Amino acid sequence: QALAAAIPFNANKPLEIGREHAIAPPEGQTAEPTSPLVTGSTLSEANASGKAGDGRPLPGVNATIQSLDRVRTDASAQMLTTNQGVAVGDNQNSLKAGLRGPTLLEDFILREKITHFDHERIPERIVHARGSAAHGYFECTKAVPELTRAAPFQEVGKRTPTFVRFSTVAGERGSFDTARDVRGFAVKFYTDEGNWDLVGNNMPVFFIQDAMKFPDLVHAVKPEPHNAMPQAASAHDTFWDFVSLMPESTHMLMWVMSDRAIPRSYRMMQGFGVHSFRLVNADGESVFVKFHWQPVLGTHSLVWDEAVKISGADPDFHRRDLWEAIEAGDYPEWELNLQVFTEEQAEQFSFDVLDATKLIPEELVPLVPVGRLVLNRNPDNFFAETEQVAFCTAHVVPGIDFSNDPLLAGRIHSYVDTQITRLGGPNFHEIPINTPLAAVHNNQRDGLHRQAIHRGRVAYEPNSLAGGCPFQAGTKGFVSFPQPVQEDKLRGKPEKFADHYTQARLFFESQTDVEKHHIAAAFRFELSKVTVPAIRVRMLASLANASQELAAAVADGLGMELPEPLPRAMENPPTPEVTTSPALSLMARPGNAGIRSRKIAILVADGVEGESIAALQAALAEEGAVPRLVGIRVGRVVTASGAAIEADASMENSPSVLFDALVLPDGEEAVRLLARDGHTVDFVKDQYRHCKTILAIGASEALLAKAGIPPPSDTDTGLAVASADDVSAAASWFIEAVGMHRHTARDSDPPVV
Ligand code: HDD
Repeated sequence: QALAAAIPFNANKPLEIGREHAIAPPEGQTAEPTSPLVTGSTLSEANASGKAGDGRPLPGVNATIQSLDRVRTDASAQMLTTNQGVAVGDNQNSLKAGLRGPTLLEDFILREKITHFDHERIPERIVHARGSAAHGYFECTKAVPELTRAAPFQEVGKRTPTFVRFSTVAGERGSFDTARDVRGFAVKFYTDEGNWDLVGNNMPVFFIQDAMKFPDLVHAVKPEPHNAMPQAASAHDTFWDFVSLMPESTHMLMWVMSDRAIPRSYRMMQGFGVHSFRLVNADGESVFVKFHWQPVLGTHSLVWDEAVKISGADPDFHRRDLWEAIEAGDYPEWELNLQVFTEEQAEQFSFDVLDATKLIPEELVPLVPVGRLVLNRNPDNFFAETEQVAFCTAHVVPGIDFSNDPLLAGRIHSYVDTQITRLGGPNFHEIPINTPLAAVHNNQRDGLHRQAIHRGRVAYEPNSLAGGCPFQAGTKGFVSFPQPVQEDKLRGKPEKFADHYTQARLFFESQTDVEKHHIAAAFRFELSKVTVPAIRVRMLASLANASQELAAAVADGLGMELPEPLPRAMENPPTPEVTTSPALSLMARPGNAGIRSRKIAILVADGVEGESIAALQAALAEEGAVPRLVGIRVGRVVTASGAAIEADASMENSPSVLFDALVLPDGEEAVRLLARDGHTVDFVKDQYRHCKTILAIGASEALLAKAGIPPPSDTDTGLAVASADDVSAAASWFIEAVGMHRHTARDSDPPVV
């Protein structure tokens, strides 16, 4: 108490070292909290960790975000200072000996500012450098204590704070969002029993089977080392050279050449843990599991021509989409599903569950929904949160364990290791976004950037001087599943790993015709960028083993003969359980969110019929869509009746590819002005070519003709001309048509318009 009286009271401090250890403020000193965390309703007496709350924050309350309040700063109404807190009088001029004299070495203010600036950058992630993230929570909707003792799954309604980062893989930090690529889907669960990171992708399989090959894969796909080209693209020699020599990548190539590799939005893609993991219950019993995230908005993708054009129009397309949806309160949501299976089941499968190039068809093991992930807050600072977050597959909690997947084994090492370089030392877990809500107590000490001030003289165990603390948790702590192992040490692969083509074929055969065409077109495009003919031949020879139909289509597209299939590692693979799995088609999960958050362009120009536009805007907004008036230029537009409306975008700054659907307005004069602007034709053509919904009202029918668009027909479900008198019927048609997302009857290769 005497000691406490001597130290000024810091209301934030008790939270860092656990509530029960809090030093009461000495008499006369205020105990008013400076951080909302202190008063936060998440802190209950039953609080397991001293920071975490009882796991059930009130709706809208997120314990992670509150704990981060401790380090949030806000400069409103504050003086500018140095890093030492010294107020700075002049932030414009360096200190000089005379106005025209030399700048002085003693100018510590200048030097501090420049020095800090010189060191602002940290190494970007070696893969997944380009990413965007958000805070949210995971809510348990089906408790499964019989399967796992992992904290997030113990009780229906329990919420676990999460931070989620989506990413592309190959591109650098400043690359564009809509590259053809795998997307990362990494989820950090701040559970009551420590952090659990589920570091997945939007595809359920991977290119390689063993971590030994990961550096080779990444070196092959990254920009070529001599000239650092191409950026964020697999369409180059070294990638196809490598994969054509690695037949195990064929299944993943199918996914990457499908439209899954160009999602419409991070909010509209699935996520997968990829590997088989283990769930372990309180009795130590274990089953295998695969994790699946299903987006509530359904799975939707771009088309290639659109993705290419978006790269120029808005390189931040996915980042902006995620940010804007959350700012608008349209919180992205996914359902977490488990595919649970036993060791005995696994032994019967025609494939090996330890092989990350294989998936488990849903027909074999159904999905069980157990919870929902909601992202409801954007980060305050990109660097502090999105850039510094460190996901590691090694971060598991009691109840979750690894399988023997050799790819996973390498990952368990790689992620922690890479953070040591990227984040500058072994204390990256103390960076606020990475700190668990569960208390951290151990005898690890020191190292670069250490934040914790460990008290006492004991940093070893066993000890008597600290009463044996921190003590081992025994079975309350993490206990590895005691899987028996007794075999020779050797390098090699289990036999079923050698079946490289059966599931590649399964994937291709499960696609709709449009999807199959897009896959063939993607292979054609990528291989057309390959400059060494032998690589194309080898790739086609490999592909022929998966699908003659596909290989022939690609060969035709490249003006080549179809070569003989490559010799296979396994001549007679086991008969697969299923030869098609409809769930593998992107079309299998359209979602039921209607047109929520879909962006609709309504073209406007002076003389536009304002009433029909206003009626449509209202009807669309009612459905949760985002209608925008797009003009010849931004700013004021005068309607036919003389009213003023504002165009908030122009065809120049927001081209067609940034919108999901198009309304062409009525009004003779407006149509005349729009027809005169070449952007209009591009706008309409691209909407048509990308199979989007187009509604032309009244006089604007002429714009369709000008763009060379065939008149509406029964086969085209996404094109209509409406009379100006019946806008409400037109609005209903439009809303339904936009809800179909794309009108693929129009899809043609090459495009007819
Ligand atoms: Fe990885 C980052 C996903 C295989 C090594 N990986 C990284 C990220 C995701 C994945 C989503 C970005 C995390 C973030 O947002 O910060 N990686 C996967 C998946 C894989 C996979 C789903 C296969 C199933 N990765 C894989 C292997 C290795 C790595 C086999 C190494 C042996 N991955 C890394 C890494 C990265 C990484 C080098 C780069 C930056 C980072 O970890 O933090 O350690």
